[in-house]
Amino acid sequence: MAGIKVHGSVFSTATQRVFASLYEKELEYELVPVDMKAGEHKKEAFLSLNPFGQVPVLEHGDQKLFESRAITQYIAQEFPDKGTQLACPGKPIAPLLVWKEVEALQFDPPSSKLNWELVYKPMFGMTTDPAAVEENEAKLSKILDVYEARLSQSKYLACDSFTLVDLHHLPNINFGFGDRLSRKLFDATAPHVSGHNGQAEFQLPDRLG
Ligand SMILES: N[C@@H](CCC(=O)N[C@@H](CS)C(=O)NCC(=O)O)C(=O)O
Repeated sequence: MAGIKVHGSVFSTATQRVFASLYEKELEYELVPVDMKAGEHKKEAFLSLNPFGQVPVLEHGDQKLFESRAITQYIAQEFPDKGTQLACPGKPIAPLLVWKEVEALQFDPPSSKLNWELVYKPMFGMTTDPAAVEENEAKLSKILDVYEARLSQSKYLACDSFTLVDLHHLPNINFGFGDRLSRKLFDATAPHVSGHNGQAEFQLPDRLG
């Protein structure tokens, strides 16, 4: 046991991003559940771990880290010899840095909004807003065109192996809008993104299996 604690919620896609990296690195960890419904993430004890009052937080030794993508990078660098590499060995780091930003700044916003409308709202007994769904599907569709072009030329986003930046997409795709959108956006228009073109490019949902 590497003495890792994850403070978070299994329903949180940002927490799931950290779970995915620990899974790929074959690391054991303790989940410290944060009761977000009860507002635990806005109380003093949690704010002392993350002053922004958001999950996840990772504790490892003296390190107390927030921001899921920074946490996954920390895990990959701290445990280079465990599990999957999650890097591009012997290759320039630049494409990995670029696609890390693309996921966070382009892919995540419409994906998170779609998850909110299509998954969380029904779960909380709230009504989905069809206009918000349409708007964010259109945004995501344009972004997937760019991914499709990239994945027609590169096996994975950063290089020819599965890295952190591919992993960062898993929760939004796997958890939420999968059923509805995977057929409509991914399978129909972006075969290299969905991995359904007979090769093994970007089979995201399988990773969280
Ligand atoms: N950029 C942050 C976002 C974290 C985040 O938005 N967490 C959500 C759950 S998925 C949260 O804690 N929401 C509660 C809030 O913002 O008050 C990360 O990647 O860790």
